[in-house]
Amino acid sequence: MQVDLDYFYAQCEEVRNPTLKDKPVVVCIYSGRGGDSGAVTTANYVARRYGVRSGMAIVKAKQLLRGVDAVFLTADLDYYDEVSRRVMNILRRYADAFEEVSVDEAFLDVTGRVRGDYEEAKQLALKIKEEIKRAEKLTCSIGIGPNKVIAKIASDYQKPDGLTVVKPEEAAEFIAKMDVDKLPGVGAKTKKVLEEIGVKTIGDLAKQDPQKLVSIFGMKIGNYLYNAANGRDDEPVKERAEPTQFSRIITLKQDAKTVKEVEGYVDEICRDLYSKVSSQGYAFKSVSVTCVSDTLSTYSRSETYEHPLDGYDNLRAASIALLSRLLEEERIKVRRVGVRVSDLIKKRGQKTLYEYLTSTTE
Ligand code: DCP
Ligand code: CA
Ligand code: CA
Repeated sequence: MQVDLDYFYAQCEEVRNPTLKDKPVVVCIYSGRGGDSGAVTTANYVARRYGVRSGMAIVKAKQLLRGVDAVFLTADLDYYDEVSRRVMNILRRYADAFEEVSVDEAFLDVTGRVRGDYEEAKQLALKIKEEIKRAEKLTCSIGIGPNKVIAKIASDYQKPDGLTVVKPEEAAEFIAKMDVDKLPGVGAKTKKVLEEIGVKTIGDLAKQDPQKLVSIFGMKIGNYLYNAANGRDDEPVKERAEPTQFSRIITLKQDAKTVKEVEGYVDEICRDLYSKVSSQGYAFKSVSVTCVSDTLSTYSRSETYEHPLDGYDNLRAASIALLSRLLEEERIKVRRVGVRVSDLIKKRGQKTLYEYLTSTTE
């Protein structure tokens, strides 16, 4: 089952101020550079009827809503996090295994408790929707399917306040007519490559020769695409008790295009991240750098190392190298920059470098 809260930030705002409900509500992150510089995080469904979308410049949203009694609010991320935490605590109780995916989205493995029965799963979903409504006054959309890919697509299928149940035998047909970028993980780039080989819909993708997909995208992604397009996916719902990553992102004082301009921010992030990671006793094998452009598109580059990295200097060097690569390959104006370390390795006590490396390379 996947649960995704509807127009999340904007719905949170409606909850604490119900008089907003019938008006277009646009939740913004202002860049801090004065005026209406900044972007829309999300908007309620009333505002969406006017064409307002996540990632749009605030100026553009104001144009679309000119002459309309609309409300523009500054995002209050701490408040949304708080609401999210409470909702996640409700959801967790309904799952055999629980995976929080983002602030407003989670997977619940409910196979055991409904004994594989889709009707029972549907009843459970209705109960979950009711409880979230009662406790937090929020609506959500739920998708139920035989695996995570189908559940995710199903939760997106009817929104807001939706509930879509897809049985295993219906899965392939359910997704066949959809555009290929409805598959989780297929972004603009993959979509373009697929278009070049004549694939527009998920059904087109399902009929490709899997060998051909592997030769284009590599083993891991090629196989994923082929199986997912056929409604198959065996990724488990993963509990995340231990932290799996540490990250931090900051907004630049001014949009930037070169490594030189962004470097200082990366230093600051690395210093902060490294102190967190090392104080909790972790080293890490993967580093990733993310840039959010002036249009709120997100770009990332990451690297996984054979041996765990440790030390501020190493983290900084790895981050700068990734940033350079990203800015060379994408001609973007950077608004926000972030670094993430993952594939964490718990350092037990003080070990020699040799012990350390041999204990962590499987
Ligand atoms: N968000 C953001 N910037 C984006 C996209 C989303 O800050 N470019 C934030 C605001 C959203 C929240 O993440 O409320 C969840 O994103 P979703 O994609 O789930 O979108 P919504 O919950 O807003 O709408 P929907 O009803 O379509 O799920
Ligand atoms: Ca949502
Ligand atoms: Ca979401």
